[in-house]
Amino acid sequence: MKRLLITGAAGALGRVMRERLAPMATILRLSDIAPIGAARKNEEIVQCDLADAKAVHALVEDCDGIVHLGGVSVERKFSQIVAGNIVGLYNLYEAARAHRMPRIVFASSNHTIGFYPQTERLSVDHPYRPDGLYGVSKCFGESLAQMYHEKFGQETALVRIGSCVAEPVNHRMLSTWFSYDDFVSLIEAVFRAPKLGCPVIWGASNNDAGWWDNSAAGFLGWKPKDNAEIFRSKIEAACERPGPDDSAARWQGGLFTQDPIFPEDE
Ligand code: NAI
Ligand code: 15L
Repeated sequence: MKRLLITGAAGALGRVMRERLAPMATILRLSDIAPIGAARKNEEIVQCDLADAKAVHALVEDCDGIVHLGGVSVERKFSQIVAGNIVGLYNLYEAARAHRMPRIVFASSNHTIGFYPQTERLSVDHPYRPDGLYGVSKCFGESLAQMYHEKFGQETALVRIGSCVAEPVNHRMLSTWFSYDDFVSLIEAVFRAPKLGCPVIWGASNNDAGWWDNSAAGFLGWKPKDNAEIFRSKIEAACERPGPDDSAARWQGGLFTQDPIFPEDE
């Protein structure tokens, strides 16, 4: 494609995708509220707040695809979550609607279903069980995208990412790990698909200990290749296995289930 927008480009995944998605487009437009650094060849940098509707409209103009990683990525005060993940998402979808509805990859999260026990295997049809305000904001994002699909035909891949990090570092991540390679190949498959719709896709590698059934995403022809199992002995040597009543071992959302509601005045 000609121009691919990556939001959240200054963040952990944004920095990885800046490198890894460059071959997918003639121009990468990189955006974040935080500084991103200087533009390299074939890049455009736009620093803006997703909560600024006018700026987001200008950001989306002339883009042929969007990988939306921007926003609050952990439990925070409600007002911060509202700005980045609620107002920001509405602004993004309104801007997309005004500018030819480029296909969107939305970085949703396993925290939409974090209060399911780790003993349960989930399909994409299981109801939400968010584990905090952050998880609730991702449920909002998925619902917003589904409404824009039904009403206007906007296509979005709702990627419920598990733990997208270089390698799994604790027992829970043996189930939730999503390798960078597998995320990149999923994004490629999403933009290659003749028809996408608005599917929920589990953003997880082919982990032996996985909890999520991705058969509904089979139409994409995408097969994750990595498996967290190869890190098991390293993790077992490095960390103590949490006890069965510990949230890290009990709930799919792990320790996020224990986060408080952060007060606005702190
Ligand atoms: P991150 O926190 O490192 O990056 C998010 C970026 O969004 C930051 O650079 C931040 O400055 C930017 N941002 C925050 N509020 C903003 C606003 N109002 N306007 C513009 N930019 C704003 O998070 P990470 O790990 O890179 O995750 C990227 C996305 O993937 C996030 O949406 C996160 O919720 C989602 N995700 C990530 C997972 C992971 O394992 N890394 C797991 C599940 C979901
Ligand atoms: C998320 O949604 C977070 O953005 C990320 O920082 C990780 O903590 C991940 O989930 C996880 O559950 O491991």
